[in-house]
Amino acid sequence: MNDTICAISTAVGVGAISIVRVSGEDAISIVNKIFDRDLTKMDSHTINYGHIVDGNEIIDEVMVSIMKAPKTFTKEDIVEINCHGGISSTNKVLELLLTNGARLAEPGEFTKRAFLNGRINLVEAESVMDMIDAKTENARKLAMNGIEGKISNLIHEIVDKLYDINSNIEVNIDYPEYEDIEVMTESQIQEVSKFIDEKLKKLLIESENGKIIKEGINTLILGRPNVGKSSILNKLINEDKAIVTDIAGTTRDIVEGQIRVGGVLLNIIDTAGIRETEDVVEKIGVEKSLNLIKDANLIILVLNNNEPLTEEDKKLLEITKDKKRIIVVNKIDLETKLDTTGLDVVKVSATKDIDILKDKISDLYNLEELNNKELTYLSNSRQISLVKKAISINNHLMESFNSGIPIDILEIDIKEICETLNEIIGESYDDKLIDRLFANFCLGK
Ligand SMILES: Nc1nc2c(ncn2[C@@H]2O[C@H](COP(=O)(O)OP(=O)(O)OP(=O)(O)O)[C@@H](O)[C@H]2O)c(=O)[nH]1
Ligand SMILES: [Mg+2]
Repeated sequence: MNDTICAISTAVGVGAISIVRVSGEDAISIVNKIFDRDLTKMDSHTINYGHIVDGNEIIDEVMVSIMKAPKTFTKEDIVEINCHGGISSTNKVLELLLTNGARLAEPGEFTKRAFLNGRINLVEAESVMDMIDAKTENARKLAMNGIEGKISNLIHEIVDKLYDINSNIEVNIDYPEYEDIEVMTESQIQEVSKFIDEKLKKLLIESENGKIIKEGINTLILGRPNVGKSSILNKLINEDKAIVTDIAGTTRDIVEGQIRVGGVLLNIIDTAGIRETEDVVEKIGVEKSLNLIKDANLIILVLNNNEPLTEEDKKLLEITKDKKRIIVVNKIDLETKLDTTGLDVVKVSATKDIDILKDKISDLYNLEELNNKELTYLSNSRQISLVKKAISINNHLMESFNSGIPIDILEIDIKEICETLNEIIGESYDDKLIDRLFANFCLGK
């Protein structure tokens, strides 16, 4: 497996420098073939000036970093060539590496090697990807906590406790006459099981917030034509992005914008006003709007203060009643003809100022608190589903314990919880899953 791989690690395009990374047993000897100084004589963890050459031709003036195994990202020899940024020079350097014995890395292969060589665990590897994807300060902090191993530490703590119990159970099986150990083991099981239940459930609840921090809140602005949806979008993002007119049916396709509220990204979608229509284009728009409801995290349902509630408004209130939503009553600068009795609403005028809507979103998600919190969340559905599985086996363990099942039988559940938790950090893994996971990384990482 350990052939030598290479890839361009910086974004492809024009920039001050580009980095071509090489990792593997032959990294130094391969680069040495195309460098005009003798790299084999250079110390580890040094950066060296020189030229990349192709025979007699000088290709680029570069700085070459040498990092010898094992203290490197992949735990293999790594050489990084800092060349002049630019598509042509960087590609030429890559091409020379390939013709001199390196293989083009697959996406995420450097990080995969870091994982397979035991430099980082799976949660840390996934956090590396999260760090690259992080669009907000909070998302960065979250990823950094993952890289630093906060979740892994919790998992190790739980697994250690479970191993302890299992070794006591083994003692009980081998030496049934030591009854005091059995009593001790029973109280240990109760205590650890409770600990697992509390910690993992907390992790799960907080992971919802983690998802918000990482991916943002997908927000859909919905309502009848002409109630002011596009005006609200424009005001929120502070830009005239969607066309606003007094003609009902102005917005036909979806219009998207992004803002940050309390450090969290809001992906906002303005939609075509919902109404029965014979216009073919508008009809498609209306269908699109309705389809978007199920994927939205938050619905902003807009009503018009200047008109009584219509059948269409009622229909929209009904369709969205189980979703997280904010009902906005717009156009409060005009005469009130809308009866909002029984509805929890935010009243605004999109032609003036709608900060109150931003405050409402912030309150709804507790964004203020989220910002000041210590973030130790699970970052993806793979991790979340394994934690759920561990919780459910733990429930089974508690039930079995309470119904007086002998402790040597409980050992089966305990072992299964350990295996499930170990899978999260990749202590046990399946090759196909690992391949799929790293394939989502970018090239050169
Ligand atoms: N007086 C007043 N007029 C508003 C307010 N908000 C929007 N309008 C006006 O209402 C009209 C419709 O606004 P839009 O934002 O285009 O409404 P929409 O809901 O996106 O409409 P469609 O795209 O047709 O579904 C425009 O003439 C806006 O200027 C408000 O708060 N007060
Ligand atoms: Mg519109």
